[in-house]
Amino acid sequence: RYPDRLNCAAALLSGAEGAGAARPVFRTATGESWSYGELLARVDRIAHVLTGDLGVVPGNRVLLRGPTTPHLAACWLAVLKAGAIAVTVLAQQRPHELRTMCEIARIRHALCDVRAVDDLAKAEIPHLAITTYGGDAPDDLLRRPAPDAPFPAVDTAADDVALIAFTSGTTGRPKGCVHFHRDVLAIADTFSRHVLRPRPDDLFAGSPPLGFTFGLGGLVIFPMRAGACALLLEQARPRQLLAAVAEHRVSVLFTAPTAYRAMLDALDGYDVSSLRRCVSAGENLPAATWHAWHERTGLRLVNGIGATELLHIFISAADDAVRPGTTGVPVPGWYARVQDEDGLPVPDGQPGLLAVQGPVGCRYLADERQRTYVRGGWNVTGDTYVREPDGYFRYVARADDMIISAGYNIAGPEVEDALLRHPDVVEAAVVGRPDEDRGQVVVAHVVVKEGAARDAEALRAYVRSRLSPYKCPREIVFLDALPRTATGKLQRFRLRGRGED
Ligand code: 3SK
Repeated sequence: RYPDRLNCAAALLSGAEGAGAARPVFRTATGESWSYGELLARVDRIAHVLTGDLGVVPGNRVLLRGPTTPHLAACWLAVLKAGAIAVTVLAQQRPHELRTMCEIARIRHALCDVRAVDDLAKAEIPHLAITTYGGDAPDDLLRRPAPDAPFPAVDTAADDVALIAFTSGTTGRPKGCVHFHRDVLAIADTFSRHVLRPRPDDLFAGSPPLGFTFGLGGLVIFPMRAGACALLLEQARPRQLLAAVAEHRVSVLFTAPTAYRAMLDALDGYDVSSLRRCVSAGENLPAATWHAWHERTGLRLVNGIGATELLHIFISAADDAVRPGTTGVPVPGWYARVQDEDGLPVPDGQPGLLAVQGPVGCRYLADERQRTYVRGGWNVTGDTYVREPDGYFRYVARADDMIISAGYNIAGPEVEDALLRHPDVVEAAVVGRPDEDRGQVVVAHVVVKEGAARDAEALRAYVRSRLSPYKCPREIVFLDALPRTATGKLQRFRLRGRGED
């Protein structure tokens, strides 16, 4: 339990007091290093500017946009410390998406990295005052007058709103997920504390941006709650991650299954011996990827399922508790079950809808879809899962991604896992395509290694040797890359109905 009055930014910055002030909190690939004390001073100055010159008052919503930098993290903390609400968006979001989000969240203020301001300005959002930060010259934000004094944190309640995180899912109008000050600490005190178990000497790094709560948790909230340090990378493609791990001796890594697969291909020549925890989330982790990573690095990937609606990861496992091919068990503090469409629990071993309860719940901002997500007090995530008799949760598919072919239920991820075991396959996405005779047929979309043969028959034979024949793809479409959202999630809807390219 948290006290009734709680400002989560002040709590995260409490490590900046006393002897902790000199400890590093953020580093960058270009050699910048910020201590907890320096971060606190920067946050306080920004909070003074926000509440003074910019006229922000508690409860105002402030849009934050920029690459993953210590400056962006400082702006996020300052907004919260000032009692305002942070709405962090992705650098890839285009003007019309930004306009929609500003409309939904009724945003009047924006702090924007000077390098990301063009699209925001182009969006022509009515009444939006944009202040830029970053760049070489003293920036718009820090040039503004502010007292050179500590900023006393606004006395927020634990259940005052701290942030609004947007999810566009894989399609549809974005939904704003409202989260409280206590929620921010709750994700650190459940998943991070009990599963990750970080140490103050850890160095965190990863690819998810701070506009995605996977990255916000993994690169700001978790390291700060543990008094540790994060390496904030503006460029975090797989090879850049490997180079950063090797050069800076990263110990805790956050990224998605696709990136782990890509890193496996590029691993030779990089020293990754500093890694002790590698978290995989954002998408299902195929067992084939888990085993391949383990074989090459000796590390047991920490799989997890999280959601923007629930802020971070709620089912996971680490170390000896990992069971490859499953997501894990509910994180301490969380409850999960598998239920049917009517909300009744289904027996262990049978597929159904994943339903979750815990310290954080889904609260969409003025959106009818709240009724679909929250049913009978359970958050229904839209994933089909099986709970095994030993209590482990095994992912089957997104609920709307089950393929029904000639009366058989086929889970695309199972076929993908079989394809990914083939040494030439880098990525695979399996969908159902409407078919007059069978209802649907299984179609696989595959990316193969550079220079590898695009041999559909050989791949079909490979899958047939591992799975029942009815699961074997009718057709294999070779692509150069799979379509993904800005947060890296596969857009299956774009693959359905697509023939040979
Ligand atoms: O959306 C997700 O997949 C996710 C995963 C981990 C943590 C947070 C999120 C939103």
